[in-house]
Amino acid sequence: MGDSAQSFDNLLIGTTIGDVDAINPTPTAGTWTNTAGGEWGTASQWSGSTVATGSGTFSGTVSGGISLTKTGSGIQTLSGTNSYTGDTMVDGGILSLSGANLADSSEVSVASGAVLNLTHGTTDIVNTLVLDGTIYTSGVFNAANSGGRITGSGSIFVGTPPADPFASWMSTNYPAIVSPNNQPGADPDNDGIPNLVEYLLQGGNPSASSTGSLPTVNASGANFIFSYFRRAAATGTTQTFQYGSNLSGWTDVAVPGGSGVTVTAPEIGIEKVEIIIAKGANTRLFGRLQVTQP
Ligand SMILES: [Ca+2]
Ligand SMILES: [Ca+2]
Repeated sequence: MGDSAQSFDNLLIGTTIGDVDAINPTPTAGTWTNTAGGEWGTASQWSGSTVATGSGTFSGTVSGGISLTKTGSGIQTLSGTNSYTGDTMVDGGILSLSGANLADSSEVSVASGAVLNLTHGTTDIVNTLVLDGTIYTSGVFNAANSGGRITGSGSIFVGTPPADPFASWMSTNYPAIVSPNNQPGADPDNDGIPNLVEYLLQGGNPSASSTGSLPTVNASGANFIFSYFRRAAATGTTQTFQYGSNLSGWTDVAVPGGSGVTVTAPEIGIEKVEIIIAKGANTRLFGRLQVTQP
């Protein structure tokens, strides 16, 4: 094990049983390569990982045409931008993913007692989700509706999203709004909220005033705390929160990932975004949400 010539088709983390499939023991030298030519990283990237319990942090990239199975009672964090195209099985302990990189065509299963912890604060698309043995082929799942199998700030979208999820949402829910009023930047209800923002925000409706869904600010403490609720199913957007002490200069904060940004999953299919900005010398601050399509 652990030599650079070894080939694999399934990465097993946290097992003491495995043969050619297992990180058993933790690689000590060279680069581990899977059968698809992708890499599992180097010994240093698995540093701190413990085989028997499947715990530690892997900072490299798991790639190639392989599946990944997490066993053992520990917490295994994968902090890199993984690109493996196979399935993901969490059979024991906690598998914590820092990025939304599960393959769209893959199956993800989380066994009874095991946990998939998503810390990326966004929505990851997969083909099939199995929780406690129950198979789901559609829906959005997060900490609020997974019976404890999913924790953290991220969500899983199960199924095949349309090529343009915004356009599909518009045409399905608001067929009476036609071009050019159905475009992302249009505002047919004149509530000051472009359609693409209406699509993202929980409660957004491009045919009726939706100002109650806009970000709010709490300035009662030492910080300005901006918050808004968004639909986890509203995939395919890039969000930037902008703030400034006047209406001419703006500081950009990426959502998720930016400084002071937290995302939680308080309700089924809904994510709460908070942006915390220290008051400093400011007695007031303007904030606005920018939403674009990548
Ligand atoms: Ca509008
Ligand atoms: Ca509206």
